[in-house]
Amino acid sequence: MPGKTYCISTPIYYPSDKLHIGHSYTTTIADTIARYRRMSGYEVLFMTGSDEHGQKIERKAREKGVTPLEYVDPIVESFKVLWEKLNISYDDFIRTTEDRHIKVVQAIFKKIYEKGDIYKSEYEGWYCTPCETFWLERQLVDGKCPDCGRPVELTKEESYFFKMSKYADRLLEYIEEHPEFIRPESRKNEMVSFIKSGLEDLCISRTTFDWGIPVPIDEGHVIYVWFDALSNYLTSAGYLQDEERFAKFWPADLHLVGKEIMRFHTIIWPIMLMALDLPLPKTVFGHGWLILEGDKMSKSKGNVVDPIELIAEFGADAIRYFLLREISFGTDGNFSRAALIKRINSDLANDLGNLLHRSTAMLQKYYQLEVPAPGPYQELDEQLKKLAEEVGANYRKHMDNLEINQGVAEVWRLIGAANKYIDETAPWTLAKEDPERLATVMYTLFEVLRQVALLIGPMMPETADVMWQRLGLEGSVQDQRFSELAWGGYPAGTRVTKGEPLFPRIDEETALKPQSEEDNQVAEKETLSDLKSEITIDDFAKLDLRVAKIIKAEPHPNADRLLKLQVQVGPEERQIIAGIAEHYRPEELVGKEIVIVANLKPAKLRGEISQGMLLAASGEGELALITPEREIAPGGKVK
Ligand code: ME8
Repeated sequence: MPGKTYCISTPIYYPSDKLHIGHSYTTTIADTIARYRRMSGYEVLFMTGSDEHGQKIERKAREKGVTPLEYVDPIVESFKVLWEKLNISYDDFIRTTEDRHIKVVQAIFKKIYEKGDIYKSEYEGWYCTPCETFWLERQLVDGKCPDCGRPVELTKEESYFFKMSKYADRLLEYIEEHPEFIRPESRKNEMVSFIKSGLEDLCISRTTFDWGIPVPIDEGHVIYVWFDALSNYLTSAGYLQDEERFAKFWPADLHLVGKEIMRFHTIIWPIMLMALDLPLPKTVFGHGWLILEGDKMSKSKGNVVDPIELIAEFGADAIRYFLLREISFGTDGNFSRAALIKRINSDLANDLGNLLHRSTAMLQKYYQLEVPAPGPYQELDEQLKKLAEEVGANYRKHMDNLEINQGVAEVWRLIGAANKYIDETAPWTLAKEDPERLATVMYTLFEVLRQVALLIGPMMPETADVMWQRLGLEGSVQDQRFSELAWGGYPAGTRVTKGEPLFPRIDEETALKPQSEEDNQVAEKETLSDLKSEITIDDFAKLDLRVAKIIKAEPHPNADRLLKLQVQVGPEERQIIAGIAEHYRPEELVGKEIVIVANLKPAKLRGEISQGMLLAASGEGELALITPEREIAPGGKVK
């Protein structure tokens, strides 16, 4: 019996610019699904690549004074670097400029032409170059592209046309009969009404520029970039070149795309396949957009977040986790650093990191890091075991059904329950009172950790492997199968290794400071221009800073800007003259704890002795006294 196979694709992205976090979103989800299928025993073909032809790229190259290929080569390289950093496990990266693809596209054109579904005529209409899309006058919104709102250009040229209209009814029927074909449901309705509003034949060749695959039967025409791009899925699956691979992997199981290109994937693409007498992909899933400050993140709007910088700052797995968990799969979702840091601190550092850390620390203390064999299970152990089984089943159901963020949430339900289990079983008490029960509790915890490592394998492959190795288990999580989730798979007697926290907590204040280069430069200038000359720690040690409590405050008899304070410093009472009258009224000071330089040589200020100096912070006309964050007995040292 042939093994189970799964064929999944991302869009092939335009190398008109570097990729941003929106592209990483699609590709991370596709990678998670691909890894999940591999761990479920499928042979997977995971395809991604670059869409290199078309007017947009040609213009960009011309602006830069290079050939289109010279323009795209380094950008395509940067795609691959990004995917490596993000641990994307694609099986095929297809460039539409490769020979294998050019051959397939020309063969497809010829086949459909010979069938009579392509004819030559004249095109007159509008073209949106950023979207590489043809529009009819009536489809424009305020004279602009209905998809992206940008200006369109009037185009009039001889073109080849694809008889899409001929297939409209067949496509509607297919969509009706295959509820899994267009997902989510809401997008299906949108596509159906689009088809019902009337399908025009599609212009599939251009003559006013060169950067494309030549029409095989008519030099001087290049094939329309979307006709070329959509065919990538067939090339990558081996169509006309590798029969065995094609038979194994076609039809694709899932084309994962952003919602804005659903029309191409659920109307043009299936009609191309129908014209070729090829089976249609099982599912096209149109996910929502990553939104930044209320607007779709996109290269042309310039509001993009660079994934390479984020990975360098937080690590690939943290970014992957955030993308998978935070955004409800299918709908739009906000991207923000604050939300990312919150997820890292609460879900990764606190919940997951702590579970491993606490469990390992206890295992070291009570069992020198060797996992004991369990004794008889009691109610709490049975409950956790039952929950793990339930989570495993729900997780698989959600992942099979493309409910990705719900699948991830299930794993965190188990992590949360395991942390609670530690609190409820209190192993530190069992260590003193019931060593046999302690063994069961520790085994149960480590079995849960093993299961968690398996379950996060598709989402956070690096972290899963670190956990796997620390748990003393062999190989890589990617080589495991979910069938190993069966409870009790952790071999008692295994030695665990202690390590650094999986995800160190991120200091929100520092991490949320403005990041732009301009801000950094300003900050740098200010600091540098004000900085006094360097001192050593010995210089600092000469200062004796102490906590003092203000017991009396009154205006200075001879100076409006000064206040006369009586302060308690340990057993002593001292008088301090401070220049704070413009910022504090005497009555609001009494009872406050402050910090003073206690070994400053006494001095007379406008006739009044001052035995020390208080510390205050100032900036932008404001002044604030430095006070201990918690009450400290007066006289306490400040270091
Ligand atoms: O459309 N949020 O390429 P492209 C979520 N070459 N996903 C986003 C996103 C955002 N803000 N921005 C981009 C093309 N994406 C064609 C595809 S396929 C045969 C040809 C993702 O570089 C999302 O998957 O404009 C979207 O569909 C894709 O990038 C568009 O990439």
